Amino acid sequence: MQGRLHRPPSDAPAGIVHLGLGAFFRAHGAVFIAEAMEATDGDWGIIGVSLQSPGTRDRLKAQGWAYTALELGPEGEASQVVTVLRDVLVAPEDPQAVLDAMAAPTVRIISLTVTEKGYCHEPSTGRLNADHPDIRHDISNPLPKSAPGFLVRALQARRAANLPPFTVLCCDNLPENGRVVRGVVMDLARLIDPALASWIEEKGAFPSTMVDRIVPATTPADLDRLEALTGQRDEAPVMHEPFRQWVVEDRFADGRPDLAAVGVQLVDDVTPFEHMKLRMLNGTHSSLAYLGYLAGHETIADTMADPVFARFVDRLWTEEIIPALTPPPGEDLHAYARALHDRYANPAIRHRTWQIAMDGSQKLPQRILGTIAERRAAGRQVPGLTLAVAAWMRYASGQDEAGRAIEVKDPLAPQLAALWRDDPAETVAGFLSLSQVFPPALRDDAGFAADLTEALRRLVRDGARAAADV
Ligand code: CS2
Repeated sequence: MQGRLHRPPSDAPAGIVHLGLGAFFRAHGAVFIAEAMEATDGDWGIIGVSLQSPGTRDRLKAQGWAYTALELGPEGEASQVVTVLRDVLVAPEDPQAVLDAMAAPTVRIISLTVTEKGYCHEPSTGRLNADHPDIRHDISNPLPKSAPGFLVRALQARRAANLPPFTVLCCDNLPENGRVVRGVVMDLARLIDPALASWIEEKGAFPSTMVDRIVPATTPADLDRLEALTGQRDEAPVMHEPFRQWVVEDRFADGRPDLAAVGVQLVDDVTPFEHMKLRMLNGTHSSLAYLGYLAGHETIADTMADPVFARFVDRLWTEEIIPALTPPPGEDLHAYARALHDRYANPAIRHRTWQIAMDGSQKLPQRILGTIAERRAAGRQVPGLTLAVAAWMRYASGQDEAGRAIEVKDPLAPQLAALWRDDPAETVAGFLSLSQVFPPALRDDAGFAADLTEALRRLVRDGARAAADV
């Protein structure tokens, strides 16, 4: 053994500040950017920002900010050391240091993976939730807590220093994610300083992106296996599947790394790609996560190894989701579905159903409810996706099929648990009253309420596996 992984850190200035330094960005965007810098020598290095806890910073610091990205293929593993990080800041410890980094003249891009709830918006409308406690704080305090607060205050500092705005590059699984982040930034800027809002409106750039790579949470066993493989201890590696895709609208305010050189698709309009990915991948991921969890499956691969669920997900694609989609240029949706089937079945990826089940209230609208609303408006039935919504409700109640408690992670968790009733029709009526989750088209659709009630009744009576086996 050669001890701990370490690389001498670079003190060159960074071109990118990334908010939300979780495993996903370190296994996806950071790897693309590192490769782009190698391919064409651009100097873009990244300062990572943790918006919550210091753990990742502490582990990476001891390694000179270097970490291993381990690719988990069905046939074996391949590792690479990523050295694109130049520093890591922890926002609650020193918010001013984060603002200073974002307002530095060399910084031209702020990228974000702060999860759906990090935008402090209403998932059903995409608008800023001005009553969110962090937003209320950020309106009256110059040192922010929320991601929109950091963006607005840093843009304010740049404007005061006569610097151009940075490009805001949202890398979260939201539909038209650039438009969503632009909307919350504009809403908050108007509340803080209308002249700043006009300046952002005129000069800011918020390209939308579609990001894709399956990145299960790293486990203690992964650390030991990696050490055995490489001979070095890395306390902060990331695990990922071989597949990766990044589609980006080519509208940057002030330059970008040579992403095209490393296979990033630069397009005019990302919307059809986002719809394909959010509905075909994330929509079925969530469906399998709730149903699989209730049926006692620990991971997506375990759920796919059960022929009932493998058939169920194939039917979701061909009968319910694909018919509501317009294929993006160059994509064959049936081939995309077959590839997803194989990616989910990859036994090397231990992606826990519990992990994907998190934050359902923030995820369902763009992943599942949009497809349901469109199909129903066209007079079509969507029994599989309706069952998935029922499974979410059952899961969010906080008890599994055997009556065991579920640790539900969701900003609305207490509210959701309180909606559960013995009578499925009452439970459905309670959930459908959640205007921040369900769009008006579904809240006012009596036929949907009836179908959802029937699905929930079946789920409770027969269990998730039998309910999915039609
Ligand atoms: C998953 C995503 O955790 C989840 O909700 O559906 O993280 C998914 O693995 C990625 O979007 C894949 O690109």
